[in-house]
Amino acid sequence: MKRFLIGSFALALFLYIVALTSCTALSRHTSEPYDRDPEAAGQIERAAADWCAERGYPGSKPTLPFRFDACSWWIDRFGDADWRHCCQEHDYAYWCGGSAEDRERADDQLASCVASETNLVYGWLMRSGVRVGGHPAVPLYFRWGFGHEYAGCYPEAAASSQSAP
Ligand SMILES: [Ca+2]
Repeated sequence: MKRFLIGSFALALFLYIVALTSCTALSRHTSEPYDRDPEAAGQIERAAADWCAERGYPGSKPTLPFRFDACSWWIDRFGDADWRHCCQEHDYAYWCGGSAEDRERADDQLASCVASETNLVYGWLMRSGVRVGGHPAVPLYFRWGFGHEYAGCYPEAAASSQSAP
């Protein structure tokens, strides 16, 4: 009975957090120093915009501002290992959006980057997490294409459903 109550509470808390963050964008940076330094915040926002522009806006030009939370719902350093910069590059790609292939490439690069800072298993673990939690259908603020209003799918799927009779 006690285990059931604890499990129910954990599930309710998880659903509450999901409901709270679903389909919304972060209103501000939640990672230091961007959360308290407007100049640094402007720099990382410009870096994200440049990253996306250099790739020709694969998911069209983002309409929502870039907000950085480091490795979403995950730790970004442990001991001497620090893989926050991997999540920063990955966040640029996720904010920008694009095709399923673009996302797979971004997730592969995240795994490779994290593995270079930690080990192959940890890189694989993070890749597995973002493959599930970052799908564009997942209504969370860090989903694929979070620089765009929630569509629930990749841009090519949205375009083909709009052109269907
Ligand atoms: Ca993030």
